[in-house]
Formats: sequence, C-alpha cells, structure tokens
Amino acid sequence: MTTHAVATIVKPLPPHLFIRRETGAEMRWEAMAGQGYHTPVDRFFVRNHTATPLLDPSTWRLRLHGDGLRRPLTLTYGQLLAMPPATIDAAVECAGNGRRFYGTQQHQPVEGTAWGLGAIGVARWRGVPLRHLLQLAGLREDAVDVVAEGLDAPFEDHGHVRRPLPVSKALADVLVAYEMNGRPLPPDHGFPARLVVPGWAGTASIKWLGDIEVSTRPVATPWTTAFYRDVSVQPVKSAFELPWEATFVRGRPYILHGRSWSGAGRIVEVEVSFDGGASWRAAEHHGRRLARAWLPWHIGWSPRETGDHVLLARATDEHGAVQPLLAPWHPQGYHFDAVVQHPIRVTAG
Ligand SMILES: Nc1nc2c(c(=O)[nH]1)N[C@H]1C(S)=C(S)[C@@H](COP(=O)(O)O)O[C@H]1N2
Ligand SMILES: [Mo]
Repeated sequence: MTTHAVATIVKPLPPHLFIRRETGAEMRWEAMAGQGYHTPVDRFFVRNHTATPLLDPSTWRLRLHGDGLRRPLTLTYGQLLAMPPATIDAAVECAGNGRRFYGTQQHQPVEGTAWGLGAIGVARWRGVPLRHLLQLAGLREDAVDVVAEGLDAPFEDHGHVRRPLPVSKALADVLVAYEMNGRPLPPDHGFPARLVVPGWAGTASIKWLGDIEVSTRPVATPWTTAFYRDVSVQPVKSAFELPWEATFVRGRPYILHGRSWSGAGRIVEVEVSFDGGASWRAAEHHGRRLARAWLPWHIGWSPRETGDHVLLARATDEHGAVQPLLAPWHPQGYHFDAVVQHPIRVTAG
C-alpha cells in the first residue's frame, strides 16, 4: 500500500469559502447562500488530525476482524463497490463546532480549535450499510463495540484516529461510504471509504477507513477517554447564511436565509429575533427537513434602525430540545448549542 503525506489538505481553500483553522478548514456560512440542500464539496469543512493521505484504491483493503466476528473478512475496493448500496443524506459535524462562542459569548474560553459555526456540512453519501458487512463477517451476539481506524498518520503519540461505536449504533444506520454528492469520495473526505455515523459527533465518522475491529469487551481509545468523552449525539444549532458582520441598508426589504439542525431528530420550529431577544418571529421553512441533516429556512426583514445589531436564531427539534441562551459549560468546548449572536451593521444607505 502506498501512502504519501501531503500538505494537510489537498483541495483548494479559497478564502471566500473557507477560514483556515490549524490543520482544518471551516466553511464560511455565506458560502451556503443560494446553494441547494447539500453542501458542495468545494466548500465542505475539513477536520484532519494530521494530513490527508493519498491512498491507492488498487492496493487498498478493508479488514474486519476481532473476537466479535465469526468470519473475519478482507474487502477490496471493487468488492465494496459491488455490494448492494444504500444512500443517505446526513450531516457530518465536529463536536467542537461553535467552540469559539464559549469564549466570545460566555467568557469561558476553552482550548481547542476555535471553530465558528462552519464545522458542519450535509452531503448525500452512498455506500454499504455497516450492518451488512458485520453480518457478512458473522457478528456474534455478545459483540459490544466496533472500532474503526483510519489510515492517516498517527496523531501525536495516540496512534491512528479510532473511535469505538456500540454495536447497536453500528447496526442502526452507519454507512461505509465511498461516494459523496454523487462522486467518489474526495481525498480530504476519506477516499476510498469512510464511516458516516448519522447524528453523532464527526469524530465517529472515521475517514480513510482501513480496519474495523469488533470486540466482545468494551474498548477505550484516546478518542473516547480523553478527546471526545461523553460526546455522541449532536445538539440543536442554527446559522444564518450571512457573512460575519454583514451590512444592511435601513428601510430596504431583505429575505434572510439560514439552516438549523439537530443530531437527535427533525427541526420543527425556528424563530428569529431582530431586537436582541425581546421578541421572536417564526421563520418559514423551505426544502426538506431530514433528521440528522438540516432544515433550510428564511424570514423577511426590513431594518429600521442604523448601527450595530445582532441577529439571533433559535431552533427546536422534534424531541422538544430548544437552543438555550447559555450553553452548559463543557471543559473541552464541545456541544455549544446556545443561540449565537450574529453581528451585523445597518447603514443609512
Ligand atoms: N481517519 C480520520 N478520520 C477522521 C478524522 C481524522 O483526523 N482522521 N477527523 C474526524 C473529525 S474530528 C471530524 S469532525 C470529521 C470531519 O470530516 P470531514 O473532514 O470530511 O469534514 O472526520 C473525522 N474522521
Ligand atoms: Mo471533529
């Protein structure tokens, strides 16, 4: 197998679409304006612990092994592509999405990549249900954990990025994806194959898949004990498809667009406030509202006062989870779900 390390990210990262964040790249939310339901690859965020490897599909193998399987299995790229496929529309979102707002809104700065709200994207993923592979490999009834490992370089002294999933989740809706938005996975998003774990923190969606171990005992890795402890299902969030510090002209009519999402289910309501939270108006929904992806919405507004303001959007999911004004403190800055204060300026024109 040939692996070449390259400058952390392969695809172009033009500054009108991305903000570089350490070894990753955050999508600018204004880049979703006018787009359809899915996030095009040219603006989909990238989170790499090290660097994108360039893997050769002709020598690539996916190994399934461990004491939780009766018939360990090794698959080629061709064999994976020949299996009955499944397609899902799902978000991949970093658990640290919105981390910077712990510091900027709540005066609780935390360490780690200071993502705004752009560490999320929704794509159409095509691949093979992990359930199918596990059944093919003779999943035992007493198997408990499924540990997927990536083929990118080891991260510091923690080894390859790997994250155990409970068998129940692995059997439910996890995909071994080889296509993103109708094309083979791009190198930065896991070519030749990655996991997509709908609704869960992005760290579970292991890219550049090489190895899946199924264990009859619970497995701990640095990605469950140190880095992403207690993070699985993503909370409710909302974003405007606007530049940070967007400008508006007083008296003109605008239609503002945004999207809201929740790892737990469908979004049922989105409200927007133009007066700092004193009053809220319901936004209108358009497009689809899929669980584990997002809901696009819009609302009309004609600014009446010049000066600096904030726009607020808050969503509610089908389980009744609503975005609070204050996110519960988290030592690593995960799961920021509070209403984000989006700064704008209204000018006299
Ligand atoms: N092998 C591997 N898989 C990985 C990562 C990584 O660094 N290496 N990063 C994880 C994290 S933390 C996130 S948020 C998602 C990001 O997926 P994307 O880069 O396709 O947007 O990939 C996950 N899978
Ligand atoms: Mo992440």
